Amino acid sequence: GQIVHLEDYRPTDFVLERVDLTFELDPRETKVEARLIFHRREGVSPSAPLVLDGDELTLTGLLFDQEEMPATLYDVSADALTIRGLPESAPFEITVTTLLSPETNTQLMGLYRTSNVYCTQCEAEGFRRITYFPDRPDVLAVYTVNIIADKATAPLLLSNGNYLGGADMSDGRHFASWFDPHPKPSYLFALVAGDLGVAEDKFITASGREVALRIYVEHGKEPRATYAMDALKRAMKWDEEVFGREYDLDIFMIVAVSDFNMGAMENKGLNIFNDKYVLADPETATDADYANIEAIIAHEYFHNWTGNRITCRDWFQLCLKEGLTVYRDHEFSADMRSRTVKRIAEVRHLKSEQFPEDAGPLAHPVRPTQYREINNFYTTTVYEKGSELTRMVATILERDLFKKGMDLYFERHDGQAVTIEDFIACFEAASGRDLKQFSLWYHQAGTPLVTASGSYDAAKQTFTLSLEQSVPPTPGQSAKRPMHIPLRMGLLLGDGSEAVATSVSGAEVTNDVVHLTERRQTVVFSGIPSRPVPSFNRGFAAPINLQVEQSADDRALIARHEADLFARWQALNTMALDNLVKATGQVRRAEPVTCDEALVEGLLTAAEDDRLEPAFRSQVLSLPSESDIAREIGRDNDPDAIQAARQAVLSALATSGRDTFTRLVGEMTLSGPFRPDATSAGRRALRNSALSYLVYGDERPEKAVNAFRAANNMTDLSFALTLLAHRFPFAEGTVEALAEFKRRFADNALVIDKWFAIQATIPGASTLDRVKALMSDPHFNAGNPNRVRSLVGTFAFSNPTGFNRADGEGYRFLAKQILDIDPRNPQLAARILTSMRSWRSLERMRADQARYALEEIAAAPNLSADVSDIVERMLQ
Ligand code: B3K
Ligand code: ZN
Repeated sequence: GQIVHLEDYRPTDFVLERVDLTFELDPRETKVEARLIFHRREGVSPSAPLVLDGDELTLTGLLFDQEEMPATLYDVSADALTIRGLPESAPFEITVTTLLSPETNTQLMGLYRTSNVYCTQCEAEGFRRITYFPDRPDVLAVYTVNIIADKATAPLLLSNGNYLGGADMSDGRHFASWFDPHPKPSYLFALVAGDLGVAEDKFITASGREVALRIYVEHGKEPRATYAMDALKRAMKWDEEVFGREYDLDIFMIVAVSDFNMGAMENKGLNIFNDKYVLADPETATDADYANIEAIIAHEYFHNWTGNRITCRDWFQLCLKEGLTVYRDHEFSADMRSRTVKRIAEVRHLKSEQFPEDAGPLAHPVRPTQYREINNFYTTTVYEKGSELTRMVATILERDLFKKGMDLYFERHDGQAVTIEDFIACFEAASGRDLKQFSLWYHQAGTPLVTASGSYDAAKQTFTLSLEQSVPPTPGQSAKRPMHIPLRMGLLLGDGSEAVATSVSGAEVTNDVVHLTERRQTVVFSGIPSRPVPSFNRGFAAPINLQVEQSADDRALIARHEADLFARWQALNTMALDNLVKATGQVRRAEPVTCDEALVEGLLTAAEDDRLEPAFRSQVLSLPSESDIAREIGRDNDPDAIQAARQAVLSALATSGRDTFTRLVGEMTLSGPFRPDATSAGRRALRNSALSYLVYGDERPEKAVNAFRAANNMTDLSFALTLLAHRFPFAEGTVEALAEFKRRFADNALVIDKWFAIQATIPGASTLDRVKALMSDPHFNAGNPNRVRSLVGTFAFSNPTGFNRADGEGYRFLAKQILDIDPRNPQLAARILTSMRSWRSLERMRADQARYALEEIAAAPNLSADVSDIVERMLQ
C-alpha cells in the first residue's frame, strides 16, 4: 500500500450524477451491473481520463451510452478502470459489469455471505470490491438498486432508502427495487438478501410522519430484538429533543449478522449490525451487553445526521463523523442512565484504551495527515479522543453556544462532504470565539501532561496556582505547541465547602473552567479564607494526564465533599492507583506489600454511603486494572509483579472490609423478575463487587460456587463464573461450572464467546495452553470474527500475565495467529495485532521477546497492507 497524504486532496475530475445498480445474486457468480451518469467538472482538461477504483474485481462488460466501449479507449486491472475520450461537458453514461463470488469473500468487505445471507460492508473502501467506482466519500449521488435472487433462499431483498416495488420472475427468482433520494457516498451503500425473521414497530416523528421500524434477525430470535427496538425508539426521540434531528425516510431497518468485522455500520436507512449488539435477553445478556446495545443502536442511528446527511470530505476527516457521533451517543447514554457513572465508565475506557495508543508507537493525531491503510485508523484516538474534543468544544462554549454551533453546522453543511475546519468554523461563527489554538487538539498527537502546584498565602488570602503543560513527542511529531486546555476545577475548604474567589487573575476563567493556554501560567485566586484543596479536572473535562502532589488527606476531602461526583471517584481511584504503583515496587523489591489506611477508609466509606447510587459505589470498589497500573508506571513493566501487588492490595481490602462486603451482598440482592434498567444494573454491580472481595478474601471456592448456582441472569452467572475461574482456576467447582455453562449455552454462540473470554483471561502463564486447547473446541471457528476476538483477542488484550509470559511464548502464539488470520481477514488480523502496542514499556527481557515476534511477522511473505502497516509502525 502507498501512503496517502491529506495535502494531496483534490476534487474528482468527473461529477457523478446518478447510480443505478442491478445485482443478480448467486453465491459464486453474482453479476453486478452499474450504470453511472457522469459529467466532466467545469475547468477540467478535456483530455483527462475517468479513473475508477476497483479491488480484486473482474470486469465482464463496459458500455458507453449503452454502446460497447472500444478496447482502445480503456485500460482495466483488478484495482483500476481508466476510460479515455469522454465528452467535454455533456453528461454520459458508463455501464460497468462485474462478476463477484460472495461466498469466498472472507475479508468481509464488499459483498459477502454470512449464514446464507448476502450482506455488504463498504466503509471505508469496500464498494470498490463490488464495482469500479469513484469510491471516496466526497462523491455523493442518488442510488437506485435492483436486486434479483432466488426466492426460496432469499425471500428478503433489502437496500437503502424506500422500497419501490418488486415481483416474482418466471425462473424461481424474484426482484425488488429500492430508491434512496438522499445523495450519499458509496461507503453508505448496503444490500442484504436472505431468509430472516423480523421484529416490527413504528415511530412517529416530531412533525408527525410515520416511520416503519424493522429489525431483521435469524428466525426464532425475534423476541431477543425487543430491547434493541426500544433503544432505537428512545434514540430517535432523544435526537429530536436534544439535537433537533428528525429521521428522513419512511423506513429504518437494522439487520443483525453473525460474521462482522466490527460493531455495526450506519448504511443509510439499512444499518447492519454484529448480532452481538442487537440480541439480548436476561438469560443470555449481561448488563454490560444491554448498555452496549443501547449505545451502539443509538450511535449508528445518530450517524444519519452526523455522517450520512453531512459526511466526510476525505478519510482524514473520519473524526468529523466518528468523534462527534461518539459524543452524541455518550450524551444519550448519560441521559438514559446515570450521568456520573457513565462518565466514569467513559474515562476508564479512554484511559485504558486511548491513552496507551497515544503513548505508544501507533500514536496519531485525531485528524491524521497520512495513512497507508485507512482501516487501521478506526482507532480509539479517532473515536474516543475525537469525542472528547467535541466535549471540550461544548465545555468552552457552554451549552447554549454549543447548541447554536451544532444547529449552524446542520444548516450550513446538510448534503455536503466537509472537513474538521468546516466543523470548527461553525462554533467560531456561533460564539465569536477564536478556536484556532483549540484546533491543535486535532493535529497534535499525544496526551498532554499538566503539572499543577499551589501555594496559599494566609496573610493575603490568596491561592496561587502554577500550571505547566507539555505534549509528549509522538511518531513524526517531535515538537509540540501549547494547547488550549479547559481545566474544570474547584477549591475546597477544610469543611468541604467550595471557596468562591472574589477575583481571579492570570488566566481566563469562566465558571469553574480555567483556560490554560500557555506553556506556563500562574493563576491567582483572591479572597480565599483558608488553605484550599484544589480538585482538578472535574468531569474529566480535558483528556490529559495530571501531575499534582496531593496528600491522602486532601484526596479524602475531595472524595467526601466534592460537588462533582466524578471528581470524588477520581480522587479515590487516584489514591488506589498510587497505592498499587507503590505496592508493585514493593513486590519487585521483595518487600511486604502495604495497603494505606486512607485508601481502606476512603473506599469503605464510599461503599457504605447509601446516599450514593449503587453503580457509583461499585465503580469506587473496582480497583485500577493491571494495565492501568502498567500505564501509570510507564516503563520497565513486569506484569507478574503488578498482578501480585494488585492481589495483595485486594486481599488487604477484603480483610478490612469483610463486614461491609457481607452486608452489601445482602442489601443489594434483588428480588422479582430481571430488569435491565440502570438502577437494577447498579445494584447487581455493587453486589458483585462486594462478592468479589469476599471471594478474594477466602481460601475456598464455596462462595463463588454458591453464587454461580444461585444466579438467575447472565450478569450474575458470568460474574460468578469469572470469579471462580480467575480465583480458583483448577478447583473442581470451577471445572464443573465451566462444563455446565458450556452445556447450557451450547447453542448460543454469543454466550459461548463469554465462556471463551472468561477462560482466556485467567491470570498466569498456564493460560496459554488453555487457549491453545480451546482453539480446537468444536465451538471455536477461526473464520468468525466474534469467536477469534473472544478467544485470541481477549487473551492478547486483556490477560497481561498470560500473554506477557516471561518466555515470550504468548507473543509467538500471537504472531502465529496473526499470520494465519491475515490471508483470510486482514482487518481482523491488524486489529488484534494492536494488542502489542505497549510492548516498549515492558521490562527488557519481555520487550526483546515481543520485538522478535513482531520482527517475525514483519518478515513474513505476502503480508496484507493492514498488517504490514501496523507491524512496521510498531517496530519503528
Ligand atoms: N462507521 C463504522 C465503522 C466502519 C469501519 C470500517 N473499517 C461503524 C461506526 O463507527 O459507527
Ligand atoms: Zn460511528
